[in-house]
Amino acid sequence: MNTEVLKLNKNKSLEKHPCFSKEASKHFGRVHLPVAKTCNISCNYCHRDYDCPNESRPGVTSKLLSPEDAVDRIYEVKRFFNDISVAAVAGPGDSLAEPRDTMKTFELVKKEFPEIILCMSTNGLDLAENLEELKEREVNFITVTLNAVDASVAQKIYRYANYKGIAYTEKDAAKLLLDRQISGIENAVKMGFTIKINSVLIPGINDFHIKDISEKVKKLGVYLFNVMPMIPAEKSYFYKIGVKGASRKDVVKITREFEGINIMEHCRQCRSDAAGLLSEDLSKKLGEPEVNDDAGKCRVRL
Ligand code: CLF
Ligand code: SF4
Repeated sequence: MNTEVLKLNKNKSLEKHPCFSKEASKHFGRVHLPVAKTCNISCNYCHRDYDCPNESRPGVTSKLLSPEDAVDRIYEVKRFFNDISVAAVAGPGDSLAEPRDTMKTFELVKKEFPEIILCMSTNGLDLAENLEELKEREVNFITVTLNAVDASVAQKIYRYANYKGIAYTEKDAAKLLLDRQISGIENAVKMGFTIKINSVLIPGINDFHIKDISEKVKKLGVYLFNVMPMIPAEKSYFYKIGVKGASRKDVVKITREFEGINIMEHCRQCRSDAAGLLSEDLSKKLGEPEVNDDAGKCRVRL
C-alpha cells in the first residue's frame, strides 16, 4: 500500500474512533472484549478483585471471555447499538501478559467484522516484542499507560514486574518497566501505529510529574495524551495507606497549559467490558455479566 493510501486510511479510522476523536464519540461506539486474564506488573492503585483501573472503573465485575465468546459479544452488542466502530482488548488484566488470547481475539474479530477498527490498551511491559504480531492483525490503535518517566517516581507506583519469567522488584522493576514502555512506544510510532498515552493522576505521587510525561511523549510522536484521575480501588495499597483519589478538575488544572500535544477531554474510564457510545455504557443495559469462576479477577502471571 502506498504512503498516501495509508495516510488516508489512518485518517478515516481516526474519524471513526470514539476515543481518538471527540466528534466520533457522538456517533460511534466501542466494545471492550475482556479476554486478558492475567497481569504482569503490580500497580499500587490496583486490587486484583477489580478491573484494571488503567482502562476501567474499579469496583465492577466482568465476565472473562474466550476469543470465540468475544465474537458473539460483538453480535450481542450490535443488536442494541449497531454503530460499533471499534473493538478493543482492555483488561481486566494486561492485554499482553499472555498475548495468545488477545491475538486470537483480534484475528477472529477481523475475520468476522473486517470493517471494525481494532484497538488495545496495555501497561507496555510486553509491547515491543508483540508489535509485529499486532501489525499483522491490523491493530492500528494502541494505548499505553505511562504513569512516570522517572524511575524514582515509578518506584512509588509499581511493586513488581514479571518479565520473561523473572520477577523484578523496587527500583529494578521501575527501571525495567520504564525502559520497556519507552522502547515499545518508540517502535510503535515508527511502525505507524496511532498511539495514545494514559497517565493516571495520583495526588502526592505523580501530580507534579505529569508535565514531564507530556513533554516526553510529545517527543516520542504520540498522537493523544489522556490524564485520568485515580479512582481509589478498595483494598489496593494506595487505598490502605490513605492516598486520595483525584478529580476531573485536578486533571484540567494540570493539563490546560499543555501545548503541542492533543489532550483527550472526553474519557469515561470505561470498564473492561464496556460497550456502546462512551456516553452511554451498554454493558449495564445488557444486564449484569454472568459471573463465572474467574469473574473480575485478574491474576498475576508467574
Ligand atoms: Fe477502549 Fe481505550 Fe481503545 Fe478507547 S477506551 S482500549 S482507546 S476503545 Fe476511551 Fe474508555 Fe477512556 Fe479508554 S473512553 S477509558 S480512552
Ligand atoms: Fe496495573 Fe495490572 Fe492492575 Fe492494570 S491489572 S492496574 S496493569 S496491576
